[in-house]
Amino acid sequence: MDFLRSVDPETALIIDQELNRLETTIDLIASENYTWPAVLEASGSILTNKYAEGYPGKRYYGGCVYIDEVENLAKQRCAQLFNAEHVNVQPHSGSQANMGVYFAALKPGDTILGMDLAAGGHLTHGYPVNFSGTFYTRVNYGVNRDTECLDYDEIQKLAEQHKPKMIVCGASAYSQIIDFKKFAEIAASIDAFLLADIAHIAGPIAAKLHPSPIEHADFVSSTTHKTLRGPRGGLIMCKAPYAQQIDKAIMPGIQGGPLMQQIGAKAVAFAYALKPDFIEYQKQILENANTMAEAFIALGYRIVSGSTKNHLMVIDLRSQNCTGKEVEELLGTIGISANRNCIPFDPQKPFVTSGIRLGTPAITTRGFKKQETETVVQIIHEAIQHKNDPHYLTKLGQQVHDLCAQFPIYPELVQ
Ligand code: DSN
Repeated sequence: MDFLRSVDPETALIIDQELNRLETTIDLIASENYTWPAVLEASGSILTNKYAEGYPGKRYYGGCVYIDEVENLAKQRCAQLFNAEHVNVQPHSGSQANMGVYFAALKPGDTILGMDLAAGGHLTHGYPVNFSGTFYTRVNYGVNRDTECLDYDEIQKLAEQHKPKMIVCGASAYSQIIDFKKFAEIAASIDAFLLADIAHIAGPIAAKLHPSPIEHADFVSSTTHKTLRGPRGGLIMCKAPYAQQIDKAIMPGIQGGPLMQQIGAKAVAFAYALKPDFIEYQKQILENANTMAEAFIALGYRIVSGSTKNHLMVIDLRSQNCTGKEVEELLGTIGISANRNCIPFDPQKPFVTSGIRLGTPAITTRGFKKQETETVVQIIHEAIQHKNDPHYLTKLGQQVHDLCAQFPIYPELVQ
């Protein structure tokens, strides 16, 4: 940051302020994390300078010898991590990864059967105003009203009724195990492709703490920055026969020059994820999530679907007479980041919601374990109980600040 501070103090100050925000607040946004300093270094490296349209050994620009090496390294490490037959590490994001898969396998107008955003799915799984719901005919599945879990019989019925060309499984706000084998059987029964979007659960899958879709799905997409703790970005894995189709769909299909600094950073993150420590880290994420859910249940809260088996949960706030929007804003005032989230069959509008989604990847990265996780739940509960008492909220804000001070994230970056 020394160059930046002297050349552009204005931008440097904003980055310093953001670093200070990270250090002094608790991040419970389930899709966020703090990546390793070595990943930051690769992401901010001279790899950003290079145009490298194409793929290793087949580029449309000269001077790609080291670029080829770094992309191959990222691909090899990712393939080893997930046991994948083919990997494309060029998608700029999870949305681009999904767009690439659709572009490779579908024609405009084809039908996608994906999880409803309101039930825990994602914009790119067929939301009406997203490209996925605009270029393709969308049919959504949700969760069972009683169990709030995926209802595979219902998904089978929808598949038979609508004959989608592709079934999309994976979620952004679902706390139970996803049965990829079952999804593959449903897809096979109607001769549809299966895309597993593992953006949220890539970390537990890599650590073998959640079943993998690799042997079951035709295509697997992911981001690299959530539980996987890498740089911001996406990737696609597929069976070997689809390799060319996928590569062509990403470039020249939907993207131009790859972000080589991000690909370099992905290589670094995959190297971390291949170390035994990473398994311990993922176990701790899941343990913290379970601790959090049990602590909320003990305080009388309802967790959507009753429990968590992964890194996140959605809390139904109706018992507290609060909406998701209110609690998101309330937590913001005491230094806790979280996001409002629909509960299944939510009576509130999506901008308001009855739920809040909480995740443990970021707090686990900064070193929180059982005791700190229980303290966080107690702070959230007290904030809700004392939402109209500014003095009490100030006291809780101080408690958040003090807890964060004990668990620095980037001591090497703080001036
Ligand atoms: N926006 C991400 C999330 O918060 O889950 C998904 O892309």
